[in-house]
Amino acid sequence: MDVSFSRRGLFEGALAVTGALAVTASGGPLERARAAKHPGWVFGRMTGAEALTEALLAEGAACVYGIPGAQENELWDTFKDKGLPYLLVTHEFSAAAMADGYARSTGAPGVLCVVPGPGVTNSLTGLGEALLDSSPIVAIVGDVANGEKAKPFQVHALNQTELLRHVCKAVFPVQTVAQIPGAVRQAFVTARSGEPGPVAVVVPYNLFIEAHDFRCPPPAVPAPTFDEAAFQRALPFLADPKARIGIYAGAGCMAFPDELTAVAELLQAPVATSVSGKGVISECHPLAVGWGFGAHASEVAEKVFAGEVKHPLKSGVTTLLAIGVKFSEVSTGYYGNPQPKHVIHVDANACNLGRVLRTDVCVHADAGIFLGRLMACADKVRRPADAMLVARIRELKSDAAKELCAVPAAKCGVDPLALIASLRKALPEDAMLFTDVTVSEHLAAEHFRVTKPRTYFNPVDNQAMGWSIPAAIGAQRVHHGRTVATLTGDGCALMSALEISTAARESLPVKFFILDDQAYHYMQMLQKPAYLRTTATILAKMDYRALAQAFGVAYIEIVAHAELDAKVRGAVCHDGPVLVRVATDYGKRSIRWVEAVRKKYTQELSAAQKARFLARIGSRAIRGDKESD
Ligand SMILES: Cc1ncc(C[n+]2csc(CCOP(=O)(O)OP(=O)(O)O)c2C)c(N)n1
Ligand SMILES: [Mg+2]
Repeated sequence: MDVSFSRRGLFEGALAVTGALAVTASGGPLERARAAKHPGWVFGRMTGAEALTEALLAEGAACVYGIPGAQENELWDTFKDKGLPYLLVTHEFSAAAMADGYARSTGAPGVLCVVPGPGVTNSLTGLGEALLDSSPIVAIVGDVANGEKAKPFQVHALNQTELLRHVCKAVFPVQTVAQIPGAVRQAFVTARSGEPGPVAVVVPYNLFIEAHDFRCPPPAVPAPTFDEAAFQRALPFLADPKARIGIYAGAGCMAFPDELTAVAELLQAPVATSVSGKGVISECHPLAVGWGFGAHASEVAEKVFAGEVKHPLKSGVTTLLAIGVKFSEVSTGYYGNPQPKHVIHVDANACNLGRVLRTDVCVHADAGIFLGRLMACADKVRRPADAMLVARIRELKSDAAKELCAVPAAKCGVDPLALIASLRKALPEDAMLFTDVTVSEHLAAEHFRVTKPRTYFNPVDNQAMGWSIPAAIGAQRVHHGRTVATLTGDGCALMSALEISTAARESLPVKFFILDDQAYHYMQMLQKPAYLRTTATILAKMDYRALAQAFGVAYIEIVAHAELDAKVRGAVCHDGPVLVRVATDYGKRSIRWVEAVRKKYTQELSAAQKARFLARIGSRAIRGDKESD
């Protein structure tokens, strides 16, 4: 993580809070009258808990995820009093993942509220996921008492602010009751602006019951970033008629699917996406080529971007236009996206620009503004329809679709790709699928076709196992009537499955698909070729039916291909929460991401390192010493 990123956020946030306070301190009858006319203000005499709740309501928070504690009971009671919806969770990791699921599915910051000490430390993994995946979250932390109320050795007296600083874009430690609403509102602005991310507000609990005359206006929203000079430098690359342009789009484009599609059509450019960017263009669009553009991801994208000597199209992409995207390790298959001749990189966070690929022009800009400006220059960059390109993409997509149908013989269960194909058939196009850190996440990113923004979600860059179950519940809580499903491994499920009790308690009809192979297959795929054996990868044989019964959710078991489609459909159509155990046989199913990463990683080993690996494998092969786990 780039530390300068969070420090800058912290600094800007602190300034903005001070600004809000300046207004708070100078209120008079005139301002009171003005505030009455502006319902967006937090205004009047009330307690810190009330002001905090008013600030959350003013920012449009639709749900607070979390667990109350002695420090926050006053606050939770006020949530109820003021009609702010909340959801009690079983663990604060879930609270952060749920706020993340809310954020990714709505585009607005998700809110969690946790106790200091263990509540904070439990939430760190989920906040870290949101930070690395650019997801806006506001974490409200009730801290131990401060000022006159501070005593030595208070319960939960960890340094919350320091802990949070490492997984947040900014942290606002509040010192006085007057600062509360300004800090909360600024947290929303900071979480949303530039590259989104999590922001924490830390409030000593004694301030919740202090009363104050609040006069807190809506915060100023910074103008979106746009580097016009860099845009002008980028234009000639895009206007060059000899250039073959390819677009690589990420989550930064999620709010602008129509603009991105229009720009792709204008430039006649194939569009590949990062994993988090799936959905920024319909993958059914004639120019969409799927995830990535290297050997690790969509084969369609790889061929179209690299060019094919044997095809009349021949030339691949010469000029890459990367928009609202980082070239992060997982999404690029260990930095396996090839280097095009020219690269233009556009992103709202200057710290992300030009860090991985050699880049001709870095444009510090919000994706939406950049796309709009490009459309305004349409006459300079427009290209004639490229029928040959479109035909080739169609052909390659049809080849890929055939692979989806070619199910290898599974000995004792279901092939994971067959499950992914079946899910695609059964889930409505606007359903939301939350995938987890199973090795199947790479199969899903490659093959699960997405046609709408904010319908496909993965914990990409922190790879926090167990994320999908709570994230899906968090999204379902605010998307009534939408189908929400998880695709999770059994190892991931073991980390957060108790959260299914929350879905049961609240009748949130999430469909929990669990790939049960009683193993960390992901680790086995990485370990076996390198060590000729596996270590610490075998999981418990679980009675999932009994687990579902204990939660009080419906149960479906899929153990053979013959029943796959019907049972997946049955689960999707069930009107309540349902746990679906899919007995999974990975067999010899190869995964492009794993193969490509292994190859790239091996290539980068030194000669001595390679020799040591090979010698160890050789001696184990000769000894027949292959004991696993
Ligand atoms: C919290 C956490 N711990 C450990 C890991 C390392 N890890 C990544 S995938 C994985 C195994 C996943 O197993 P499972 O959920 O059963 O999926 P499978 O590959 O078997 O389908 C592990 C241990 C991680 N990413 N996150
Ligand atoms: Mg497994």
